[in-house]
Amino acid sequence: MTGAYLALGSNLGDRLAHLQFAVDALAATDHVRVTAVSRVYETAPVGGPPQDAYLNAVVALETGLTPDALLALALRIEADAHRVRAERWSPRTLDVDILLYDDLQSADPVLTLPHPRMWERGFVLAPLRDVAPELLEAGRTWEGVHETAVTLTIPWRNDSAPSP
Ligand code: A4P
Ligand code: MG
Repeated sequence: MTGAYLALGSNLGDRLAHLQFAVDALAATDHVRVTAVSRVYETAPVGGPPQDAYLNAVVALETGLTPDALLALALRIEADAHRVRAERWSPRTLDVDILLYDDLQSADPVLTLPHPRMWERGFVLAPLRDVAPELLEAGRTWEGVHETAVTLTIPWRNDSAPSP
């Protein structure tokens, strides 16, 4: 099993429901164990056309999937949340990005690791610090990034249940 961190973002429709949908879909996938979810942050949009505020969160997981299979899963979850790809950085129901996959480095544009823009983005770093504080300085703050009171839940999954 390999440790990985995924960033979730939504700024269209029921934003919290979209983030929870992603957590549920990840947790329901074989060879994926969701180990932690961050708090949920409301964040000012960065880049792209004028658009509404996002909810962002980060998920930590352990996985037996290869990086390519994890990317395919992320794209499938986005599609299942009715993500429509318009211009770059445009509003979306759900964005699921792979931030880190163990310490793998890849310059492949299909899957760039670590995520190339993660270290400059408060909407990624604030939630990442919740689940992996060792990766970030304590006490750092970012403009346009606000903690919310809403939370995501990790669904309970009984892997050891006998099959019917
Ligand atoms: N791709 C390459 N590397 C990765 C990776 N590590 N994880 C490829 C996921 N995908 C990766 O992605 C385009 C292609 O990137 C994928 O098909 C995959 O093969 P996309 O999701 O269609 O495009 P995008 O998300 O619009 O573009 P991009 O460049 O990934 O956007 P960013 O940099 O993720 O930014 N502001 C706030 N407040 N909150 C946000 O969540 N998100 C964005 C998107 C902009 N502004 C935001 C937020
Ligand atoms: Mg993306």
